[in-house]
Parts: sequence; C-alpha cells; structure tokens
Amino acid sequence: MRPKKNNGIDRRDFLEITSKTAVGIGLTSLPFITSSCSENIATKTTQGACYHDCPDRCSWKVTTTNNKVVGFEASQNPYTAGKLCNKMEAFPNDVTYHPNRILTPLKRTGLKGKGEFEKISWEQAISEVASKLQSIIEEKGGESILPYSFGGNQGKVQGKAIPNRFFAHIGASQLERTICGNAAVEGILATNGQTTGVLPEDCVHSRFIILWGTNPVLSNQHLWPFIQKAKDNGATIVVVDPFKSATAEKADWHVQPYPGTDTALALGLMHVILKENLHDQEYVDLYTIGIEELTEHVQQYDPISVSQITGLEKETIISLAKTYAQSAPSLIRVLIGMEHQVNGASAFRAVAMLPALTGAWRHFGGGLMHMTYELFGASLNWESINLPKELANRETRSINMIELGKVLTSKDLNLGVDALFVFNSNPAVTTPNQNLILKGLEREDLLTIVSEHFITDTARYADYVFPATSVLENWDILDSWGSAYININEPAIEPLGESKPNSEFFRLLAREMGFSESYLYESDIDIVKKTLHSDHEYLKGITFESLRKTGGQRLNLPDKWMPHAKGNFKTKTGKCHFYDENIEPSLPTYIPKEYNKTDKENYPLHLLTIKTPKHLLNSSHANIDHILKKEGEPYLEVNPDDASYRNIADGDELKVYNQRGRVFITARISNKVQQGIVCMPQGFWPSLFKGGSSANALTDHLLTDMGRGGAIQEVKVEIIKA
Ligand SMILES: Nc1nc2c(c(=O)[nH]1)N[C@H]1C(S)=C(S)[C@@H](COP(=O)(O)OP(=O)(O)OC[C@H]3O[C@@H](n4cnc5c(=O)[nH]c(N)nc54)[C@H](O)[C@@H]3O)O[C@H]1N2
Ligand SMILES: Nc1nc2c(c(=O)[nH]1)N[C@H]1C(S)=C(S)[C@@H](COP(=O)(O)OP(=O)(O)OC[C@H]3O[C@@H](n4cnc5c(=O)[nH]c(N)nc54)[C@H](O)[C@@H]3O)O[C@H]1N2
Ligand code: SF4
Ligand SMILES: [Mo]
Repeated sequence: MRPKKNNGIDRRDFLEITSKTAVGIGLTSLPFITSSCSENIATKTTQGACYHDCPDRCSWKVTTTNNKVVGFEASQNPYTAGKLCNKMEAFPNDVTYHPNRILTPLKRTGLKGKGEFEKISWEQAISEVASKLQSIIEEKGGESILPYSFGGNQGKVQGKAIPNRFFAHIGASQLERTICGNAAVEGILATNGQTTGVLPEDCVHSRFIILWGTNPVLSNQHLWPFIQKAKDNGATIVVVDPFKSATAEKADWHVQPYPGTDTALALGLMHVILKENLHDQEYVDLYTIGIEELTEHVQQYDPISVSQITGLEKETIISLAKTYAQSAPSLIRVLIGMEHQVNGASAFRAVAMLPALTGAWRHFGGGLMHMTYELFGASLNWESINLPKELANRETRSINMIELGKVLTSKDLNLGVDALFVFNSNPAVTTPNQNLILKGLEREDLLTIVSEHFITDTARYADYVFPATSVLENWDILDSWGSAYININEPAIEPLGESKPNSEFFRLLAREMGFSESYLYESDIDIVKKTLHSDHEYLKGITFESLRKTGGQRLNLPDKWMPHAKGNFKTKTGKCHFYDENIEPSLPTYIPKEYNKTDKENYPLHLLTIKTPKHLLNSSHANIDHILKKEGEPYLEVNPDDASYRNIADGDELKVYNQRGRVFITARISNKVQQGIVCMPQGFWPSLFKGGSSANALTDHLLTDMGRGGAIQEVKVEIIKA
C-alpha cells in the first residue's frame, strides 16, 4: 500500500504555522585562528544565534578581524544570560575552523560506507546531480526522490524555506518529520488545544515543580537557573524519570517509574486527587469538559493497580498526588523525554490534564510548561517561510522519517526511493534501526546526496557530498521552541573554502535543472526581512535593524503570561478536554506493547538510549577528538541485581543485543536504573564506537500512539559479557 498522501504540510510545519521551544557561560580566551595580518585591520561584530535543536536558542555575538573570528560569546539576551553552554563554547574551532571540515564538493570513489571520495568542482557536482535527478524524475517520477532533514540547523532559511520550495517544486516525496516533539505536541493539543503554557522565566514563582521526563541540567541548561531560583525561594523539585538523570540527582524527590508507564501514573494521580476531593471544582465546572467520564475512567487506576504498572510504591503515588494538588503555584515541566514510548502521546495528554483538574492554571507560575513555538507561529510572517501558494496544496506521498530503514530496504515498489537527499541530519546515528538504515544506504541503485560539515556516518555512504556553511557564514532567522526570544543570524565571515549555505545549494540545483520560478531564487536576506514584516503586537519594537543591534529580543508579551487562568483553551470547545469523543480512545488509556513469550524470554531487559552525553548535541560534535575525550568512555548502566544474576562485574565488557543488532559497551553497575532496565547514551557514531554499532542499532522503527512519532525507547535487549 502506498503511504497516505497528505495536504503538503508536515507536522512540524503545522506546528509552526499554528501558533512550535537561558541564564548562561562567559567565554574568554578562545584559541580561534586569528589574523596574522596587522595592516588593514577591519574589526566588526555581528549578531547570531545557536542553530541547534535545543530549547534554549542562545544569542551570541561574533567579533571578526579581517574575516577571521577572534571573539565568540553570549550576547545581551537575558535568557542566554551571558553564557553559552559547554557544548558550544568552542564552536568556531570545533566546527567552522575544524581541519576535518568538508570545504569542497566530493564524489564517491570507493564502496558505499567506506567514506572514500575525490574532490570535484561545484560545476561538475551540480551538473551531474541535476542530470541524475532529471533522469530519475522522467523515469520514476519526483516521488522517488526523498528529502531527509531534521534539526541540524533550525534556521528558517537554511532548514526550511528554500529547501522545502525546491523539493515541493520537483514533486519529491514529503518527509514526516516526527522524531522529536510530534507525539508530545499531539498529546497536549488533544487536552489543551495549545502547547504554550507557563513561560520559562515564570517558574521562579512556582512552589512545587515536577520535571516530568525532562533533564534540564543537560538538555535545557538555561532553564535550570530559574528552577534553582524557585528552589531557593522554597519550591520542592520533583523529577519523574525511570533513569536517575543529572537532574534527578539534584532534585528533592526522584520518582522512578518503569519507562512508558506515565499515562497510568498521571491517571493514578487523578484518581487520588478526585477521591480525596483535592480538585478545583469551580475551575473544572467553568473551564473543562468530561469530568464525569474522567472520574469513572480513573476508577481502574487506583494506587495498587498503578503501583503494579509503574513499579512505584502505592504510598509514593498517593503522596505525589496530594502534595502536587495541595501546593500552589504548582508547575509541571514536560519537554520531549517521555514521548519516545508506544503510548508517549497519551502520557502527554494525561499529564496535561492535571493542572486543569487542580486549578493550577489560576496561579502565576502554575500550570504546564511545554514549548513556545506557537508564540512565533502567531506573530511572524510565515508567508516568507511556508510554501508559496502554487506549491502549497501538492499531493505527494509522505514517508515517515522513523521508517527510513524500512523504506530504503523495502521490496514494495510503491515505497521505492531512488534518490535520498540528506541535510541537517545524520540518520545513520540518530534514526532508529541503524543496521536497516545502513543496509539501505549500501544500495548501489540509490543515489545518495549529503550536504554536511563533516563526513558523518551518513555521509560515508553518499555518492556526492556538498560542503555546507556553518552558522557563522550564512543569514538566517531563528525562532525558538523553548523560550520567547527571536534572533537573526548575520554571517560573521565569508563562507570558508567552497562551502555554500543550504539555500544556495538548492538555488544552484534549481538553476541547473532549468527552473524559472522566482520563489526558488529568493535571497536569504530577503526571506529574513520578510519574516519580520508583521504588525502583530508580539513583534512591536522588533525589527531587522533592532535585531542586528541587540541580538535576541523577547517577544513583546504581556507582563503576566497566564494563558489558562480563565480557561481560554484552544480546543474546539474552548475548554480543557478530559474526554474527547472525536479521539480514539476518548480518554487517555495505558496500553503497553505486547511481547510474545519467546521475545520476553530472550530479551528481558528494557533499554533506554537517551541523551546523557554532556558534550554532544544529538550526534553533533561526536567526531571532535577533544570533545570525545571530555565525554569519556560510554557505559551501560546496569542494576546490581541484573548484573549479579548474569555474573557481570563493574567495568566488564558487555555485548548488548536483540533481533536488530548488538552493541559492545562497558558495564557500570549502579542504582541509576531499576531492576529490569538498562541505559546507554545516545549520540555516538557507530564508526567511532567499538564493534561499529551504537545505540540506535538496538532501537526499532515503531510509531507512537498519536503524532506518528518514534517509540525509540520501546526496546528489549539481553546482555552478556563480551
Ligand atoms: N546535552 C544535550 N542537550 C540537548 C540534546 C542533546 O543531545 N544533548 N538534545 C536536544 C534535543 S533534540 C531535545 S529534543 C531536548 C530533549 O530534552 P528532554 O526533554 O530533557 O529529553 P531527553 O534528554 O531525551 O530525555 C529526558 C529524560 O526523559 C527520560 N525518559 C525516557 N523515557 C521516559 C518515560 O517513559 N517516562 C519518563 N517520565 N521519562 C522518560 C529519560 O530517562 C531522560 O532522563 O534536549 C536538547 N538538548
Ligand atoms: N536512540 C535515540 N535516538 C534519538 C534520540 C534519542 O533520545 N535516542 N533523540 C531523537 C531526537 S529528540 C532528535 S531531535 C534527533 C536528532 O537527530 P538529527 O537531526 O539527525 O541531529 P544531529 O545528530 O545533530 O545531526 C544534525 C546534522 O546536521 C548537520 N548540520 C548542521 N548545520 C547544518 C547546515 O547548515 N547545513 C547542513 N547541510 N548540515 C548541517 C550537522 O553537522 C549534523 O551532522 O535524534 C533522535 N534520535
Ligand atoms: S546548544 Fe542550546 S544551550 Fe548550548 S548554546 Fe546552543 S542553544 Fe544554548
Ligand atoms: Mo529532539
């Protein structure tokens, strides 16, 4: 069966259209390559912003002398607060000036996967790729070309506008970009109709904060100081996480359920709150629908049943429910962590009900904190970024990014992909089912084109590699999914070598393919300026010129942002939906994945592959020697009972394996995981990992219950001494 067609708007586009998320590290003497020339010194400072898929979206300024970076530091954005994070402090040397950076187009000379290339000119590369694409389009149709991009560069120009126009114009397949955020958002939208709740800075007013499946100490570093401030003001900090994360180590209370059981836990808390009459009847009556259905539904989620599902003591469930409901302002912070489960969306849907049930939204600093992209969706001029009307309603097939391995290796002709374009992503490391993806990338009949800074494990399989500029060399505009700040990114230096921005790469290709439509050739700076052309009140005082002077600016939001103090939910009814007959199931329901008996016996341990590396951003920077050295040896966390049962000692070399692959890694015996669960870091490249496989060799391309996200953490394995 052909995958369903859609209306041309992928989920992430839709997020941004509708309305999608620092206190920081002063940088001093960085060993940037500086100009040796003392005559004609031209020094300038440009404003920019971090391009990474990170909720903090820090603002920076770059000082250059004679086209060389001599200074790189946080700018005056109060959320960045004077500090970039540890991952980015040496960015110019780690990426822009790194000796391994690709600075010319490359053409494959060796076998796929070997990473053997020769340098060729842009003219030759563009001309060969254009003619191959034209042949594929003529013989097989545009849909046999698949763009594969994700959060590598979150700039609206380099990540979206021009690349999207090019692929829509040639009638390529659409990619459902759902690996991050879709399940979470879908769950929250089902309940609240919008994801923007409490703003990050406002958590200082909270007195009880649950960090539910999120690890801000590593993943959202500029939020953490605000949480600490709340703690200093007397707030209790609770972490709900199956892993004792860096954040859980610092919390007052770590609640450690089994992975993927949050739906049951949230429903269990609601059971207790309703039973103890701790809900806010007035708020419920005025601003919610479905309390009768919810009350009946949660009967089955009594503390004993929920204790069996989650592995938590029933007293823990009762106590968490009571302290949460009796504290004000109480805040629940969710981000991404718990969405990568088969019932990930339901978990977000259920958790999002808690603040309405308790009336937490009435208090400043109370409610739910998730993403902020809707603020930009409402205020920026999206006409400049979204597809032009000529292309907007195209009906080409959609392919889910999670299923890349399956699609590339499928014998089903309808799924046929003859050309794969990878940019802003490294799927050989970041997408589930690594071995299947690598098998697909090995196909001799697949034309693989990769635009990159480095020969990543994906680029090793490319027929052509194109050198992309780094963020210091191109224009862009960056909104945020975790803060209320908007940034422009000015090029600080001329592109190094023969590197070109993603946008220019697609413009060159379009020209070579003979297209004349002007939307394919709009300049980067024009797109940036046009995006800010909006008379929306949030953009008052924010212009191209002001952003060039100040760096990141906060949207012009009301002083006290309390979106649901008086209801105002963005659901169809305007109310918070505890129950929704248009959604199946009509109430969030805990439905675990069923395993057959043999699989249960062969692979009894639940594996988490999470973003525990402090110095990596997904797979980015994981090829830089000094960073890998700082990161140190990766470990598999094993509970002492699981270890002793298998006669495994701390420091033993292990083989972690299942039906899809095996990874070799050293054992660390600890109580960071409960019995039955093991945990390994995500981000390391298979080519740089002993045995040539890393975390995603064990994960599967299962989809989530809603939002078509990746149930990446639904993995069972066994471990033995290697
Ligand atoms: N240092 C660093 N920072 C990053 C990134 C990075 O790679 N490195 N990546 C960035 C990106 S792309 C994103 S999306 C954000 C993500 O930021 P977060 O939302 O914080 O997500 P994760 O770090 O994926 O996972 C957070 C926690 O969720 C827990 N978790 C896993 N499964 C479950 C579950 O079933 N229930 C519950 N309650 N918890 C669960 C994990 O154990 C983990 O400790 O971080 C961004 N920031
Ligand atoms: N097992 C497991 N897998 C996961 C996760 C997990 O927790 N566990 N987390 C998931 C999540 S939340 C996410 S967001 C994804 C992230 O997955 P990806 O989006 O694939 O993220 P990165 O690994 O950072 O890869 C981005 C690549 O883009 C390149 N790049 C950066 N800027 C540019 C540019 O301007 N032009 C071009 N052409 N290239 C550029 C970088 O060099 C880098 O190689 O991973 C997911 N995968
Ligand atoms: S990775 Fe995140 S925290 Fe670090 S500089 Fe970039 S936006 Fe800031
Ligand atoms: Mo992500």
